[in-house]
Amino acid sequence: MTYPELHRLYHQPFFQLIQQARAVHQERWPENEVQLCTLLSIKTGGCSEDCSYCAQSARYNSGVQAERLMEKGEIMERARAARDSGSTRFCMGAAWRGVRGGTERFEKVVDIVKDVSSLGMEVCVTLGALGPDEAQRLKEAGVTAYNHNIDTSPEHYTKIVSTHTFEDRLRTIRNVQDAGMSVCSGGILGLGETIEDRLKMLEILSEFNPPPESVPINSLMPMPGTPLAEVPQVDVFDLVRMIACTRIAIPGAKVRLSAGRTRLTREAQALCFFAGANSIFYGDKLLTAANPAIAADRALLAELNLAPQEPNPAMRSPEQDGERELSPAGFKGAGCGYG
Ligand code: SAM
Ligand code: DTB
Ligand code: SF4
Repeated sequence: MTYPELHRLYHQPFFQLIQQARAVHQERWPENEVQLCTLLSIKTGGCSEDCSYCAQSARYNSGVQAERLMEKGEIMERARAARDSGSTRFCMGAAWRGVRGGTERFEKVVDIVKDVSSLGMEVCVTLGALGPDEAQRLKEAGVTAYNHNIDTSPEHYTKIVSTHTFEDRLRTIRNVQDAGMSVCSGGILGLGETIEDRLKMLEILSEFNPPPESVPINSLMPMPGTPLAEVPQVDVFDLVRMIACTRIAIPGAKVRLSAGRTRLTREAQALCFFAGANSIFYGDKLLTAANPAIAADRALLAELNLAPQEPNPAMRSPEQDGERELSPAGFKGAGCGYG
């Protein structure tokens, strides 16, 4: 969807917008289903990058200690527990700028993925920048989706991160697409950006070809010691509008109500689900930040008559079979002018 289209969509009367999003959701997705995903930080802290929202950057005194890559046995235990608690996706995150084939850490991650992928869940990893060969190796090892967020508009990105560029992010996403993995890419609201920045981000995400399989909408978790520690909380109606626009602009994507749920009321979360969110991170910790307790989430889903999604390791959206053509270019046309 183009920016002018998104602008018109977003600025409609609130109820008109969420009704429209609800209609798209009902047409494309089982309306009472939510995917539960478990996150695990397999390598925490000590990151070389300066992303100003992130507690894992080595540049800020956030109190997060740098740790070593977790052992495979412990990761497998956590993955089995995630599956047993109803998660159908296991997402492993590492605080790295990127990974290179042949390094000890990359080979270890490939080995971990091989084992985790035998458990029947979707396997997602987020390891920073990837080249084409690394993407191919991860795909062969059993990764179903790669998370790499564009986070905000290209213009605002330069104010948030200086150690890599928005174009670097797009290059990795293209490598992931070319290797045949699904792309999980979204952003963070509350980085001091404007509504226009958010819609520019959504314009770019909606023009990926193929469209992203999942779009996480994070609200900033302000982390002490980071430059964005004092930024005010995102307005809940702005969050709901973004979710509704994402549902309409990328109808076949799972829209993941991601970081920030600890600061949302149950009613606000219900509105997000109504407007098209159909996935959450499940478990009392994100990577380093807090997430609602499992018992609270179970109770909320039950109150709202929402059922956890059944396992679907092939990650097909209901209408998807045979519909999406993988373009070798990765993005529509000439990379939608960004890639
Ligand atoms: N290092 C890899 C990368 O940057 O892609 C993977 C891990 S990184 C922590 C994954 C994503 O978490 C970021 O792209 C960002 O969208 C999100 N994130 C990090 N810190 C956050 C925060 N304080 N609040 C909300 N989202 C955050
Ligand atoms: C995503 O978009 N959000 C998740 C997942 N992908 C990797 C991470 C949220 C991190 C929140 C901050 C923290 O836990 O440190
Ligand atoms: Fe490192 Fe990723 Fe955090 Fe940026 S967001 S500092 S790349 S872990």
